[in-house]
Amino acid sequence: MARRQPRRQWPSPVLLLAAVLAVFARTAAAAVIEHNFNITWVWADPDGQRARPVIGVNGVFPPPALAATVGDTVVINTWNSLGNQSTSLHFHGIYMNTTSHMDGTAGVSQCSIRPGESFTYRFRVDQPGTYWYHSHTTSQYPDGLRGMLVIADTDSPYVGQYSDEIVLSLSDWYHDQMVTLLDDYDTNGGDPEPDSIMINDTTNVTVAVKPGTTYLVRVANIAAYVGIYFWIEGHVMRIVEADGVWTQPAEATLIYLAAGQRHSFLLTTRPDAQANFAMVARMDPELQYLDESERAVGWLTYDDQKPFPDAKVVEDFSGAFDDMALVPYDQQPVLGPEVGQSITLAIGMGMAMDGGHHWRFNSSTYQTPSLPTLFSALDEAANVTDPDLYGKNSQPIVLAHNQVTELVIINKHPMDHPVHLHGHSFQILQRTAASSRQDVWAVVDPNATPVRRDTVLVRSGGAARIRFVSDNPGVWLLHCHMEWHSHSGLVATIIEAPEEIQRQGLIKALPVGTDSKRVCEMQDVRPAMEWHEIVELGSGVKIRFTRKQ
Ligand SMILES: *[C@@H]1O[C@H](CO)[C@@H](O)[C@H](O)[C@H]1NC(C)=O
Ligand SMILES: *[C@@H]1O[C@H](CO)[C@@H](O)[C@H](O)[C@H]1NC(C)=O
Ligand SMILES: *[C@@H]1O[C@H](CO)[C@@H](O)[C@H](O)[C@H]1NC(C)=O
Ligand SMILES: *[C@@H]1O[C@H](CO)[C@@H](O)[C@H](O)[C@H]1NC(C)=O
Ligand SMILES: *[C@@H]1O[C@H](CO)[C@@H](O)[C@H](O)[C@H]1NC(C)=O
Ligand SMILES: *[C@@H]1O[C@H](CO)[C@@H](O)[C@H](O)[C@H]1NC(C)=O
Ligand SMILES: *[C@@H]1O[C@H](CO)[C@@H](O)[C@H](O)[C@H]1NC(C)=O
Ligand SMILES: [Cu+2]
Repeated sequence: MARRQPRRQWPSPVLLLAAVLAVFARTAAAAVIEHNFNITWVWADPDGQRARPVIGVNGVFPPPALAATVGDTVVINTWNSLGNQSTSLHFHGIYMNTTSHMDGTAGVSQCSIRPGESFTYRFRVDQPGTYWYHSHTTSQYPDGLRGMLVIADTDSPYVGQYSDEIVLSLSDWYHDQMVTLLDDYDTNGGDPEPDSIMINDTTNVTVAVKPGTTYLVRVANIAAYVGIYFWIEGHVMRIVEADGVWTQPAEATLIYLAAGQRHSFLLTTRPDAQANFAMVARMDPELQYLDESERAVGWLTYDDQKPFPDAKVVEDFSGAFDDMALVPYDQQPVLGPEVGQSITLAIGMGMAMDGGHHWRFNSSTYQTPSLPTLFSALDEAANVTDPDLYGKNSQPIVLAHNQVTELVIINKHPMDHPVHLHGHSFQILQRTAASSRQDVWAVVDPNATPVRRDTVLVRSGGAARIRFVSDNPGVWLLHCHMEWHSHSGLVATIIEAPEEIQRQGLIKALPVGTDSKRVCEMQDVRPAMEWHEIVELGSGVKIRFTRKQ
């Protein structure tokens, strides 16, 4: 006992120096990844069937893939040159810890960026893995404004086990623009059917590989709507990541990604270059759409002089890998056992008097507030823990800070819904199996090491039980990632630790608050509030709001 004390008071100079050097090394290695995004309409014909105006970046479709390394700061200087639509950029799966105002959700974390306006996104990425970014203004991203975001991990458990990476997006594609499709949807109600499925924004991608080589393949479903089965003929996938969380390796020959989900897997190629192999992205047959648009075929190309065989037709998807079987690499145990706060939400749908469909969690159909919810949470004069402050139409759910939070999502509707939470990944403790229609379970196994991800497929007639710690103060959407459903109201707002958001006064380290202010002022969004800036030397601009008298 006595010997330890001096050590506590006077840490060894060697240890101190080592600590300082370690911090310095981390800081020195972290880079600023800066891009200029000039968002415009461009013409493109990705599926080779019909050219149409799509949304591109810097005159090009598809928008660029972004790459960064854990610890980097990403800066996207965004100009809206669309002329006729507002926009914003959301970085799907990024926690935005202390930068909730960079989450890119129009009406939630910022006002949308009007035509002719600009906005700089600036945030740190402290999480490895496969992500994507997309517009989060109205239901705009299926018109093209979506791309990959890959965050490299120098501490990856799989470093040294593969020689190269392959990045592939999976998506659906519509020949009509979203404004047209949404108009039709609002009038007729049925989910519009995609015209094509694409791998990497085309219907005939070829991926050159070397024999006897192991690759890390990253796949993301960046679709507007459909769940997608993916497989590579003659090859086994060893899954190692779910939505940015490294997992222990799990072998699969057929995987499923709901809209918004990602996986990476190790792929060891065949020992020789005798043939090329088809890879297939197949629309979830549950959606029962027409055959010709149901799949995209690409090829693992060992030898481009050899034939590109057509893919075999697969009808049975019962052997698809179940993501509930994945074990996170860190084997994080079940959060709890005590739950600090628990929320139950039921997915429902009603037909309005106008004949249109209105999706809802419980009884409330989400409508985007004119003042972003985050800014309401910054109102110094109001009781920010009171859900009434945020308006019933935003389906506000206020969470206390640093609690084990359980969310049960019940799906009585006869269709699977991919539910995505911003600002977190969560443990999926229980989820009703595909074929079963029950929504009650056994007791949670306290020794389980549940899969963690940020988008969960809640099965039809079933439910999912998820948990996370409310350790990320901010305003985060919880929503169905099928655009038709989120457009028509299947959205809730999680207001996490609002008093802590106030204490942070938006992030101190990032002097960018002025953009948040400017894009709102452009559209005269400042209803009950006065903008009120506090400038602090050395820590940039903080924004506070005071209520108008
Ligand atoms: C964006 O692109 C448009 C069309 O090419 C061009 O007119 C405009 O000047 C560009 N804006 C910026 C900020 O580069
Ligand atoms: C794919 O290849 C076929 C055959 O070469 C071609 O007709 C089609 O236009 C291509 N699709 C795209 C999107 O390039
Ligand atoms: C916006 O402009 C694009 C490109 O000119 C056009 O194709 C599209 O129909 C317009 N959309 C709206 C809603 O006006
Ligand atoms: C697929 O698209 C990504 C960008 O999203 C790109 O980095 C990658 O090289 C493409 N892969 C192939 C095989 O074309
Ligand atoms: C949603 O409805 C369920 C009953 O169906 C209820 O238990 C739950 O508390 C409601 N959730 C909220 C956030 O009001
Ligand atoms: C704020 O609102 C919450 C929820 O309505 C309530 O429990 C709390 O007492 C209120 N606090 C103050 C200071 O009014
Ligand atoms: C956010 O940052 C806090 C403080 O560093 C940390 O405790 C928490 O785990 C972080 N949350 C997320 C979701 O990254
Ligand atoms: Cu849905």
